[in-house]
Amino acid sequence: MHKKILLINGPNMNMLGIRQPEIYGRDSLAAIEELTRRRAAELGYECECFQSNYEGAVVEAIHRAYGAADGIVMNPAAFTHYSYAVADAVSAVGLPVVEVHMSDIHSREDFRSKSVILPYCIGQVAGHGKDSYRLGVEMLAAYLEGKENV
Ligand code: CA2
Repeated sequence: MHKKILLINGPNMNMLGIRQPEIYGRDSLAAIEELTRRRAAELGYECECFQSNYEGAVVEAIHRAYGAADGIVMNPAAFTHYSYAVADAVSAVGLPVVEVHMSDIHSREDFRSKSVILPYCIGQVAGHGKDSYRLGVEMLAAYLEGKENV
């Protein structure tokens, strides 16, 4: 199989660059997807990008990755904090997943610091703006390369 990762963005991430630039910056989702694709390519991975505002669509994207991708970088957005369905999907497929957030979810409202998905992920990157995605891809690639060399 060609080396492949999936980038998933959850609800409202299609609004990036349009509203709240003081929190999420001025880059559009398309620009962030392009940066992520480029870094993934440098590391030898094709990167498919997906965004949805619907919980079931995110669950199904995770299911589709099973057998088709080596791992997932995901900003589950608000689903992070309450979606046991997304958490169960990550657990079910057993793929390595890195959870990424543009903002520092640990220094904002209390409800944001809790991730119900993180227990099923290999790691979390938060608070680095668009760089969180680059760091997430690097974390995933390092994990996958480590597995190859065992
Ligand atoms: O910091 C992150 O990346 C978040 O995952 C963003 C989520 C938020 O619910 C998480 O707590 C942290 C979604 C926020 C997206 O909302 C936007 C609003 C306006 C413009 C762009 C995005």
